[in-house]
Amino acid sequence: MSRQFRRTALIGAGVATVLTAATILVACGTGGDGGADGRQPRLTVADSYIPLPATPGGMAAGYLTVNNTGSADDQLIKVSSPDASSVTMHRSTDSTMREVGALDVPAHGTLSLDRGGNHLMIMGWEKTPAVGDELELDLTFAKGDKISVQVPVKPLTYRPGS
Ligand SMILES: [Cu+2]
Repeated sequence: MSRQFRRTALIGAGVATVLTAATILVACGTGGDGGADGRQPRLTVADSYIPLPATPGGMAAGYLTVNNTGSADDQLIKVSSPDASSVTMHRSTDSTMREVGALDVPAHGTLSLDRGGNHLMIMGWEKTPAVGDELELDLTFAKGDKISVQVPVKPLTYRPGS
């Protein structure tokens, strides 16, 4: 086998590997039976908690993470609870916060509601929450998913992972 031939054969094997990888990527991107273009979000909720309201039965914040392992963007458009009459979504900026009608959940990305950032505001408790309670939050997304989570009430100073 000549030196020239061996080199050509190696390059040929490299091209075949690249083509195989590209085929897998295309199959992944167009898989599923979701939207018109075949892309769909795939959502899970993690790390949810409600710090105990500073005033018994008063307004509380709510924090959670929405992970989207799917190939389409989505939006959180509504949060409600059988345990409270009012749940709203808020976006924090440097010095203010304002209520918003939707929060983005990017494809292959995360929506984080955490201290100092986006958060839920929860009011009108059916029953004064106490540490150790679990409260239901029902999340509605723009593309139709509804996810219910049981959210633990934590001490006011709780930080995830602590
Ligand atoms: Cu707020």
